[in-house]
Amino acid sequence: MTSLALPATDDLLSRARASLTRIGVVVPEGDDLQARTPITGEDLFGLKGTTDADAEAAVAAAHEAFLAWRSTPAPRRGELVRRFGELVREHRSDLADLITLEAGKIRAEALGEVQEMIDIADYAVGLSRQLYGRVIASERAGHRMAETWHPLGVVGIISAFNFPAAVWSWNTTVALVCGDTVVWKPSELTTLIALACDRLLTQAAEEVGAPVNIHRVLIGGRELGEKLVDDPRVALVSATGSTRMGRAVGPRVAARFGRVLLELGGNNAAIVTPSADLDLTLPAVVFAAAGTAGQRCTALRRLIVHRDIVDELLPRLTAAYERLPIGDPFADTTLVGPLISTAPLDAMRDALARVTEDGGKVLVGGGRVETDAAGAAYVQPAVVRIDAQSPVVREETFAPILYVLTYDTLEEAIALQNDVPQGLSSSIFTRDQREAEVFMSAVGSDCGMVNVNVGTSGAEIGGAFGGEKETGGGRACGSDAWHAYMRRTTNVVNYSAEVALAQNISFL
Ligand code: UN1
Repeated sequence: MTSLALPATDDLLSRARASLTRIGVVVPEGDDLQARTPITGEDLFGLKGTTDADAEAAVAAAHEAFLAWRSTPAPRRGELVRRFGELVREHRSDLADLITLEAGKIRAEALGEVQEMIDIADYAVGLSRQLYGRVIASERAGHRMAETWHPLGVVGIISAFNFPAAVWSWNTTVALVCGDTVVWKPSELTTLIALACDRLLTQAAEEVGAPVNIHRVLIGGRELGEKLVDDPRVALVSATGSTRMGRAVGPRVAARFGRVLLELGGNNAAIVTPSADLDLTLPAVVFAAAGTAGQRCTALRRLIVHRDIVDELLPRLTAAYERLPIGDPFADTTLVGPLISTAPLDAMRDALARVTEDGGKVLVGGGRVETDAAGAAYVQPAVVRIDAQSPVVREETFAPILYVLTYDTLEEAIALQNDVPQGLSSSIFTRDQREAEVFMSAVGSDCGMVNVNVGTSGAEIGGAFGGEKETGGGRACGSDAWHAYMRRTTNVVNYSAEVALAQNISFL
């Protein structure tokens, strides 16, 4: 087998520098950490990290900026986000390049991630004129009761490598129109894209006359995230990543009565029923399971197939997997780019070894694709037939493994779908409306996102994004998720000339 042709790291470095220059990023070069590309698994250049003192100053500056920003009218705050959205549109291609370079996403998905940034910016601009509360009927005559929503404070964002720009945008654009300011601790693996996002937002702030400290970015390791977790000036910590990370962050923020918004692991399943339209189901399943090389929190990890159709579905699924073009994510024909590093490759190997020990069978894929770059990790996405009771099925392995399980009754399929610790996204493929409705009902999927004839990944920003159980319970993006970024006051006004106590109490 010939080894996969990859671009030269020097060419990738030139490409990174060109994009950064066009965006206007002055890279803080140094030797605290390395910017790296998973395309060849090699370092691009050394970066200077944020020191403890700088992190402290960043939180102080963001807090100071909050004190002014909170009284800027919300529609004017929206003007900042509108300008930011325009800049993202202008630099769409360079942002996508940086996402491909640092996260290894194929070009189409990198452009999709930038589109998600634009969509949430548009949403947040509209939201800036809609931060409304309710008026509630008072039990007392001559009284009015209402809710008002106010800015919360500094929002600390901790984000992961796999959506290095979009997840930050969900939080930041909404937080800014809500009157909050932001300090961001991106993944160490995607610092260049973070510097680019920060630059565009700072440029927008300069242009519209907003305080530039409405946004600060911290470059470096976990200790900087811990700073946000422990600092009482950080009113909300919005953290995306593993359940393990969330388990550490949640209680620490709660101990100081701070707020958290957690978007943690998923172990998403799709049920394929006998009435499913397989021509629709197959591409949806392959994108959800093998797309982004399985590195989405919404990636499809379990396919729960009715026993009557499994023999028809599996050969079609494995044939589609065999044809998946794997390789350089900049190449137009590639559908599966690299894993972020060799660590998920090892995790995938371990999981597949456990599959075999448990009597499961790898039907297709699972092997490393040979390249000349030792540090790069390209794999063939795997489809595995396994018993639903195998413990490995209940764990999230952040790599492209799709476990195929079978079922006989819908109740059994729903029980299997729910029988994992995580609860992010779920799907059913069916043309039977009863089945679809049951799946979406209170006795159906226990996930935050429940889809019919749509894969588990690729959610639109207009809905609330997030999930239950070990996924952490947080909701970001659209719908009423903005409430998490504001504090609510209940206001009661007595416009009568009488004192009236609630609950009919007489006193004096
Ligand atoms: C993530 O993987 O952390 O629904 C976010 C999706 C994307 C976002 C994924 N819109 O797949």
